[in-house]
Amino acid sequence: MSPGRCLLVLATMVSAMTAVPAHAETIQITMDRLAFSPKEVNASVGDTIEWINNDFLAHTGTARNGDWDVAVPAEKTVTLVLKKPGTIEYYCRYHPNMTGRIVVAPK
Ligand SMILES: [Cu+2]
Repeated sequence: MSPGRCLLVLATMVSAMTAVPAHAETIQITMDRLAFSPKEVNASVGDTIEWINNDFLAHTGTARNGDWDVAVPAEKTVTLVLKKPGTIEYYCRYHPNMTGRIVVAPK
């Protein structure tokens, strides 16, 4: 890679990084063999949950308080940005035995 091109790549990376607030994280929750893993995660407002479905079945991440309802087709990944603080119990609408909890701290 030429020095000029290298600088351009670096500048692009830096601007991409600064576009996201420093504290925002991406947290992965896997759906695997009819279970969420990890079952409980700690997050902050502004963080992104990446729902990774490793099963051959569709799942959902459905908040019991109605804050969000994420449909995740088989073998797909869907993202959700957490906008409200609180302790959110969630489950899968198709498999109600699949449950988990996300504790969302205020920003
Ligand atoms: Cu399910």
